[in-house]
Amino acid sequence: MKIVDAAVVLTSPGRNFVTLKVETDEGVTGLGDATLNGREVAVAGYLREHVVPLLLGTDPHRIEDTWQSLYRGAYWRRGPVTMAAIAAVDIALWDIKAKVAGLPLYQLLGGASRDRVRAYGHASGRDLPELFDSVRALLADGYQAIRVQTGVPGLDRVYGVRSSPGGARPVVEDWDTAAYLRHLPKVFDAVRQEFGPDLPLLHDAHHRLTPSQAARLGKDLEPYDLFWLEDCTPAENQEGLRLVRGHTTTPLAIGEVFNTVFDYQTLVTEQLIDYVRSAVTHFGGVSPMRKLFDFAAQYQIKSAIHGPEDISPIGMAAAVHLDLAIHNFGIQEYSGHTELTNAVFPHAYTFTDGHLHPGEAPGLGIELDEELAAAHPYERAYLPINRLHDGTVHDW
Ligand code: EZ4
Ligand code: CO
Repeated sequence: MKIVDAAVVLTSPGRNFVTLKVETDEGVTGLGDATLNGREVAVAGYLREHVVPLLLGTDPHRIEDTWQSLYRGAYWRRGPVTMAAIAAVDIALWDIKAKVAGLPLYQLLGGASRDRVRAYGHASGRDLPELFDSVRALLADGYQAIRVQTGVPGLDRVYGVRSSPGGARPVVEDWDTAAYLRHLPKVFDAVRQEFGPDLPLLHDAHHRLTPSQAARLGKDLEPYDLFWLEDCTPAENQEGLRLVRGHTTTPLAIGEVFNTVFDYQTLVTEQLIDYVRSAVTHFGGVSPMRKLFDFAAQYQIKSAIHGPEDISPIGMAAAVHLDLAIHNFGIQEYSGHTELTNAVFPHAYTFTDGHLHPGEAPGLGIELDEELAAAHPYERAYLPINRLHDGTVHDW
């Protein structure tokens, strides 16, 4: 079997997605997700100019060898652009292999370790009434675990509180760490009083705190029994998590901006976190994610694959197959996609009673409607940036 073509498709059915479609001489095709929010064209260019020519004529069954040759052969290792490009190839080749086998991908990963995969959704509100409505809407959709983000008095915009997307320049948000640290425990107190002790609640600090601030927040949130506190501090300096871990028993989740296992080395081997949260799409694909989870399992660390709206349904499908197969599954982030996005990427995975299942279609169980994709062309978009009241740029 040989790869005869590989096309990169950029589409924007409401937001941008980058897709790799790999075709073989036997007519079997594979799809991979290469979406890197706000930097989509960089990955598309990397794929078109540097990766696709290397794939033509190769055997799509040699997934590990292809991965290693793209990773080591580039000489310039790691980084989100490179690893998103490699991920798209890896995901597409697993799709092909599973289709040829006539099996859903999870069967090739060892088969199901559970019947279904618990997902969490995103609730947010500028104030408590708006937040409670948002939680209730998710509960009505079936969610059984909820991430809670909140506005802070005195701040106009806060991460996780929806605002209209992008435009020609990044939206500028404002930030005040002291106000946030004072306000957040009150919000969790109110949410626990309203929704009771059983509902799993999560929170994402989105890299905005120093290690000592993160330690204090973790302690302050202990009475509210969080499922986790996510990205409490930037983790380029992994050692910073020692300070946080030493001061709080609130579970910690990190990794959505990581792209190789080396980003986790200290965090995992010193058991400084409880959940690894990379996206299949940004971590080089299914193959390295499987290795990461097996590494993490030795330290009682569980999975929590990144699954915001900016992961395409292809990346989401790959995630749900992994979730079903691995033993150390923790939880799956799932924001869902718009109807239009789901129409561009028809898929076999389902969301019922707060749980996902990858379905039984051979391969990933996903298709691409190329005509509909072409009718919604790429539009430049940026993630927001964040500034303190004196104008200083802060982590977003
Ligand atoms: O802000 O993927 O946990 N999820 C998140 C995401 C990220 C976006 C950035 O592109 O933090 O919503
Ligand atoms: Co996050």
